[in-house]
Amino acid sequence: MSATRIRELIVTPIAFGDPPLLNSNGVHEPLALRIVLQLVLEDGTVGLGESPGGTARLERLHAAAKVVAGMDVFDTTAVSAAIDAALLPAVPSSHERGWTTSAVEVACLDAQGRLLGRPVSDLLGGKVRDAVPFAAYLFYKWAGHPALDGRAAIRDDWGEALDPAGIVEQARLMQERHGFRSFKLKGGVFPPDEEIAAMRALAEAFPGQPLRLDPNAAWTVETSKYVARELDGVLEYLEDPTQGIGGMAEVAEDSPMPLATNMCVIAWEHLKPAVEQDAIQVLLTDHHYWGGLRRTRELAAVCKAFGLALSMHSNSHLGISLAAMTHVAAAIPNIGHSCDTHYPWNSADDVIVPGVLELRDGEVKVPTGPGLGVELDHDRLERLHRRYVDSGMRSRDDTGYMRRFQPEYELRLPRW
Ligand code: GKR
Ligand code: MG
Repeated sequence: MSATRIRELIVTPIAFGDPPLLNSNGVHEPLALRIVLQLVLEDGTVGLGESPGGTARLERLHAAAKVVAGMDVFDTTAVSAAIDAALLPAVPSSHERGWTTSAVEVACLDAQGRLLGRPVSDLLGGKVRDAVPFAAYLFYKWAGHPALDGRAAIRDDWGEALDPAGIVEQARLMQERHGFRSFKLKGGVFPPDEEIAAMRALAEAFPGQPLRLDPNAAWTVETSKYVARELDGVLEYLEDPTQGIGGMAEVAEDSPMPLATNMCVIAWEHLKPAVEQDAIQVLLTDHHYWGGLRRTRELAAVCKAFGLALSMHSNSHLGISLAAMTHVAAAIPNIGHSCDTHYPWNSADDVIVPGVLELRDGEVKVPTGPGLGVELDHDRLERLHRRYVDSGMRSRDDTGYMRRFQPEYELRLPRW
């Protein structure tokens, strides 16, 4: 028996609290779904991973669990290839398969680090910074989740933000609580002029601090060009104003600021056309779907070769993901912008033992313990799993949830 052989992959779906954050698809539900992985080696070492939730991703991780048992934890290339093969042909999209291989690769790297007594950043070539800067991720939001079907209203301590003053107040709270020095607003919620006004209000309240706006493709090419002109000198970059590589390329033609994406370049095969058409100038990496932490480093090298700047995308997540994001960002020399994170919105429900990951002064110190450097809180995991089971929620549905309160609400992209 080899100590480094994978004995089993334990896959645990969980649900945790999420505030009513608005976006171009609707509004976040009271619960968000994630999946926690525990990769157990023959010698009892356990590596952790975290993936977005939902039935499809859960089924794929269960399929991965079957093929990785018996493989060597240091053989991450073979592990990813085996998972890929197991998902084909049912999952033809390399982007979709990437979510599964990534989560398992992170768990392998965590286990490797624990075996070697070295942090994951060392396994990625060593850190080039001791702390990783993150941006405050601002959202238009309701004061709380309204009462629904006998469920009481759920308030939070962020308050309502539905206009420029509300967004500036939220940014101040974010800065007060976490010391952020750059700000991103999730747009695509209100007519573009209102969002332009919010960005101008932020620029006035936080002079000289980097700002960005991301409407998740809610605008036409024409509207995107108009917003870009209006916000010349205000934004460091404009994220996904419109849909598709072709649309982004048209906007980029006369945009005064760089365009960024986590929507139209999300798989290796998208890089060539995006570069050929000069559609984007900043790529938002996300190890959760680019195939893992090592693949993200490779992606960074490709971006460098083609003169693309790098930043990092986030979805609602917990501490295992934040640790992985921090290690990989620490090991990539050419991450030139603060990374996105939803963590302040969800950290109260984290599954890891508190103390290692803190968002302070707008950054997270790179954990120095073995592996990812974080420990699982097993009681918490059990409670959040119970919540998942009891909730009956099995996929994210921002549009459906919005319709519970505004039945006439329609998902329309582009909307303006
Ligand atoms: O949490 O509503 C949200 C975001 O819109 C998220 O779903 C996006 O994936 O944060 C993301 C983004 O930058 O597009
Ligand atoms: Mg985005």
